[in-house]
Amino acid sequence: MEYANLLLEKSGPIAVLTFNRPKALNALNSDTLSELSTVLDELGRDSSVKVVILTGSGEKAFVAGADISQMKDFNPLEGRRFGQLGQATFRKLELLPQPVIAAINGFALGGGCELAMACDIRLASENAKFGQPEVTLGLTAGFGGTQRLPRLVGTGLASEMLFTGDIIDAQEAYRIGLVNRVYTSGTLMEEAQKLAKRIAGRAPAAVQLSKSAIQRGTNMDLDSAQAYESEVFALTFSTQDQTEGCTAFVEKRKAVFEGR
Ligand code: DAK
Repeated sequence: MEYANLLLEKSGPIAVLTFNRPKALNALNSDTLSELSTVLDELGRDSSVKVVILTGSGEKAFVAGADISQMKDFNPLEGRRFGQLGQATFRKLELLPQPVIAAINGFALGGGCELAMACDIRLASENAKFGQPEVTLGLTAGFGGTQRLPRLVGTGLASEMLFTGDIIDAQEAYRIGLVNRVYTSGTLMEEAQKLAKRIAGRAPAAVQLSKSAIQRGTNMDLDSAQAYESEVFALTFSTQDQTEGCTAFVEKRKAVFEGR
């Protein structure tokens, strides 16, 4: 399927989804969010895709936020609808069966930072910039930023970012744990692909169940989360890949996973 604001390229087990409104620094308008929701349904159904990489088109931005030119004239009901569309779509992304790597190649502001935080792993280029500048526009963060940022970096640092709207660079984002790694601009995508390939080479069910345990479990109390982890663990014993993985170890050979 063709999308107006997104590019989807599948190559073997890896899908690269590029936000493609470079003239507006890939800002998220409601059409882009709706397309994202549709493409996530498509990816979730596609068992050939094992890992998804998200990135932004152009040299400057991952995603520079929600589209301010669209938001400026919203009435409260339109604002609520837009916020709910963004929240529901980012939650769908977070719960996509396959792991998602954000390759953050420039500005990740407001909704763009929130988008990156809904991904499982964040890799940044050294020119990437992060922030939740909503308060400078008279807004609050509306796509989960007040919830995901404190969970990732702690309440104190998240409060500072959300109250000041200050922008931080990639090294600071790395220091506070907002991104896993920082690469030069020229190597970011190559490194994201390498990581995606490594993950795609593991037993798919085990990877997807690990993601589910992380995403669902971190929002539960510890006892419920551990109970969920046990069920997820038990489920791996229904897969041929579990038999292959453990047998290969005992036989001192490399496991060959078939995704069954
Ligand atoms: N929206 C729309 N257009 C944008 C944009 C954005 N977020 N960011 C950049 N652009 C556009 C610019 O208007 C410009 O368009 P033209 O003038 O060329 O037509 C083009 O992209 C290039 O931008 P600049 O010329 O400004 O480029 P610079 O390199 O000089 O500056 C910048 C780059 C990223 C520092 C600057 O563009 C900037 O400050 N952009 C805005 C960043 C921002 O504030 N982002 C957060 C947006 S607020 C909620 C739901 C959602 C939200 C909140 C609440 N509820 C329902 C409760 C979400 C809020 C946000 O994400």
